[in-house]
Amino acid sequence: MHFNKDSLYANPLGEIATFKFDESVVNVFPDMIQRSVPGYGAIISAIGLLAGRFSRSHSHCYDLGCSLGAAALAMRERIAAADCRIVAVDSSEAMVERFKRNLVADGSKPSIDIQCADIREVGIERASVVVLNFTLQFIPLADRAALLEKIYRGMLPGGVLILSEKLGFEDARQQALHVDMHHHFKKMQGYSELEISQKRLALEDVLLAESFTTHRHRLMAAGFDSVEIWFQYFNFASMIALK
Ligand code: GEK
Repeated sequence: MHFNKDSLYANPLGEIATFKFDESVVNVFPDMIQRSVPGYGAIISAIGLLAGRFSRSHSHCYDLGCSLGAAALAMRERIAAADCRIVAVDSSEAMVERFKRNLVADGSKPSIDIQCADIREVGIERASVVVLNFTLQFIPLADRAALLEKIYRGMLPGGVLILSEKLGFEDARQQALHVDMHHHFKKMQGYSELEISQKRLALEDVLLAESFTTHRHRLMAAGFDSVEIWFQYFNFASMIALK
């Protein structure tokens, strides 16, 4: 498939507006996320594998903050359980419209119900698998605990939450190292210094990264039985929380 190249921050911008998931981002999104998030492709494949393992008959699998539905589509490929419905939610109308347009129906696989809504407002019911793939980081800090508690309550016993996030580090040297290595990763992916610094400014107040310790404590407080990191590449990690 051909993806448009992300050059949104290639030219000097007088004023850098706060990052928004609008039409211009949708047009370049697959290229942008691949070249910005180390390990993104590996995480998407593993979400498919985990959904194959944890999905149950007559349950729901949620992709919360689905963007163009990469995780939902990976789950659809692997879920073998009967009568298992995938629910994909995003608050960006531009994302949801594009995902709906791209989605090719396949009657032999679970259906994907695509909803344009704020994940803080949607109901979670009979969930065997819940995916928050780089979405919680965009939710205001004050709302994160309530969202995770709602997810926990809506999950079936034995269910899995896959939480992928950009991490922050308590140790200043680790923080500086990981930020710098991510910067080098982006350069290796073809982004210029200007693109990297302008994007960083645009995301400054929107993407709020927390440490693994903070995530773990909050997930345990929400009721989860155990929380582990199953993947990490510099400051990008994916966690598994078990109910
Ligand atoms: C992937 N999971 O490709 N409610 C619903 N959606 C939201 C909210 C909210 N309150 N806040 C932000 N979003 C995807 C990638 S991108 C990650 C996820 C990134 C949505 C927002 O519209 C965007 O589509 C998504 O969360 C974050 O696996 O771009 O770094």
